[in-house]
Amino acid sequence: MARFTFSCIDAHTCGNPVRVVSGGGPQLRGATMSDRRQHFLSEYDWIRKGLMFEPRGHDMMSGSILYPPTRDDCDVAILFIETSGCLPMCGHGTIGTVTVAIENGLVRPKKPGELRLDTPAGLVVAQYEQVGEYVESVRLTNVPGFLHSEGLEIDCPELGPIKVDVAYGGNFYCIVEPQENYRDMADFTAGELIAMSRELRRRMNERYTFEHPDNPTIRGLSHILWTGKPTVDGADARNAVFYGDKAIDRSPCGTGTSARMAQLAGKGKLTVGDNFVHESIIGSLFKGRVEKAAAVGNKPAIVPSIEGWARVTGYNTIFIDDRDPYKHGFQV
Ligand code: PYC
Repeated sequence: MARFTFSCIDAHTCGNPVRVVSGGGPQLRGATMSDRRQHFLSEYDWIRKGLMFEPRGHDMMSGSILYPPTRDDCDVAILFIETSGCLPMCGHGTIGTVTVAIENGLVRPKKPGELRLDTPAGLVVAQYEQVGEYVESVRLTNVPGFLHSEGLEIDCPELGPIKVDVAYGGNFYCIVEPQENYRDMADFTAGELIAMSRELRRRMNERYTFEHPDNPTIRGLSHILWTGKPTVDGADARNAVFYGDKAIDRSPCGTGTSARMAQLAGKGKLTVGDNFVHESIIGSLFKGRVEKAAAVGNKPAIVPSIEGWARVTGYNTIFIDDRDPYKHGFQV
């Protein structure tokens, strides 16, 4: 019999879960975090499934494993694990991971108040505000985001023909804005958004191709971002991000907010220095900002930053036991 033990620290970022694996993660090979992500996916994906899916996790579960960095300019490397797979980048996951790592002394930053993160999508810099032993908030400066394509036509279940934009913010997002056949995310339940999203994503990936110009391992549309009018003071817009097979992000979604800012900047609706406050399906907020202009391949891009907060919910020692028929989780 083999029983694998994982030391985890559980937290949530603005409502969405983050399970940080602080012990028990596998050793990974590869010159970059992108290579190491591929190694994890090929040999150790059972760990992700066991820790993220029921009965140890749930539909929204998301987390990370910390590693020594592969680049000299970083303090630590992060592998993101989630019900949807191993994302190249995860914004709520980063805010939660930084909070957990600092509050629990898992990482010693070279510069107080800043952690430089080696992620599969590239360098992400997190600035955190600490009061005593607690991290109050984290602002992450993300990888460059860009508007990939505008006005793509697709037949959406329940809605009929719609036009969508696709933008990159660390993952590729299909962004659904108000138009003849769609008004606002408020017109749908979370269950209805999930059912439409799953099929919309399948149809989009069948019809169109999405690939990062600098990293061919980042390909395919993984997330659907439904837009809406804000309902909370101070918010500029509301959103519901679909990921995995059955999840709607409870946070305002860091890579989704980055993609949305890249989309708006690409259409001349946001510019360098502009703020963009994004509201989640439960009313929590991320404060986004367009930090600077950039380029990705031959596309104009922006460097977005996102500020949010996370709170630790507990310590969790999790076993994956060979004898357990559900050792690698299940989905219903
Ligand atoms: O915050 O980037 C994010 C994220 C991706 C999927 C769920 N949350």
